[in-house]
Amino acid sequence: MHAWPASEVPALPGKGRDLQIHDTATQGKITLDPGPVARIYVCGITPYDATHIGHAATYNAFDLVQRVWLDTKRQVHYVQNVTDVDDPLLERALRDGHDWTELAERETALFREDMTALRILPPQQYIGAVEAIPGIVPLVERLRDAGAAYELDGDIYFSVESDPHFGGVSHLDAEAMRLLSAERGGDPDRPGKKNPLDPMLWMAARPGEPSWDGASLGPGRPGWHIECVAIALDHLGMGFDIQGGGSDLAFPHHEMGASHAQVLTGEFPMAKAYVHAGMVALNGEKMSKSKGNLVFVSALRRAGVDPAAIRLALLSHHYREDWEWTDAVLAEAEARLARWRAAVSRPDGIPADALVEEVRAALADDLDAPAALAAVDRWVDAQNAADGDDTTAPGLVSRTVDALMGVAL
Ligand code: 5CA
Ligand code: ZN
Repeated sequence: MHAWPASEVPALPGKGRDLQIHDTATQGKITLDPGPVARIYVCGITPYDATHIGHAATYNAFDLVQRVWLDTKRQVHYVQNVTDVDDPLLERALRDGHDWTELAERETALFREDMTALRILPPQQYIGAVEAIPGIVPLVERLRDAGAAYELDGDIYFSVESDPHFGGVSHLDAEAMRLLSAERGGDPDRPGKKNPLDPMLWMAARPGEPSWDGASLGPGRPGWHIECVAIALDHLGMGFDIQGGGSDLAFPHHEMGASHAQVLTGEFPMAKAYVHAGMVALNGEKMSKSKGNLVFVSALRRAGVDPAAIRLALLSHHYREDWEWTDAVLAEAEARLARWRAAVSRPDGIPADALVEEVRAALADDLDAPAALAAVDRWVDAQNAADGDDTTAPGLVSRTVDALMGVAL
């Protein structure tokens, strides 16, 4: 699948700092030392509805990761998936009388447009679950043949007990896992499972639903977690730097994915850091397609909102925070964008070399975007208060804000 065009990332003087990031698995901040090519996998959308502000906030967070790494003069190998066949997608297509493949294509195309408008850098590989199926089948066969998976009425389940590290990503107790599993695509109450938490690896074909050749598994379609694992292992291999997504993916998705990968390869861990963005809410509840309390990026764009203001609104909250989208958040971002643009449109200004280092330090410290915005605000205030004569300063500020935060002034 093709991704979307990359906006240019200006090179900054000097060199950025190594990223320290909060890792859900070790429950603390760690300094990543990725080597010359940093490797990151971020879970992509399930394309049955348009990109909302919650999605955009999560992809903004991982875009900052990419920008911090690029500033350290590393290359970044970024892989993202599209969950282009799944129960909610099929249900929505059926409800609306649409073809599910067309629905997925249309919403994925809109997602690409939104990401481009927000200047979120694309992954190098953008892979649909459907195109990954030929690589998924042998992985499920291997798990079954190794005794880590079992059959139940034609469906194949992964046995969570086959991974001694199971539970080590999300650190939840059994009851919390059971509840979240039921809420997020699992079937803990299905009779006959060895452990209620065991997730499906391969679902035997159901009447009226799409299915694919599963070789010795029989016709069917893959489970959710193995899709991301197959794509990540195929393109990044084990021990990659960051597995990313929203905090709603820590359990079961990233927990199960890590277990699949660890049992398949015998290596540990799948990722050096599991990084989770907070949930954006609207009217007091998590913004979600299933609840329908959504603010779409495309609707804001159609209403004439500058994508740079949307981006600044996302950046005004720390990525780990759960926060609420309101009109005031957007209005504040629009005002900030206007102030910043006015300040850099002057032919000269006060020196900005210290600002570059402040923004670098803020973002390298667990992606502290609010601190980075505050640093730019201080430069803008000083610029407005003084008669600086540094003719390179406004351009350097523009390039810094663009290179490190994707905001075009
Ligand atoms: N396709 C799967 C991942 S393999 C999926 O979760 N798709 S999604 O469309 O539901 O979400 C896409 C990304 O946005 C995920 O990383 C998810 O954690 C994140 N996300 C979803 N809702 C919100 C929200 N309200 N706030 C912040 N991030 C969110
Ligand atoms: Zn995923």
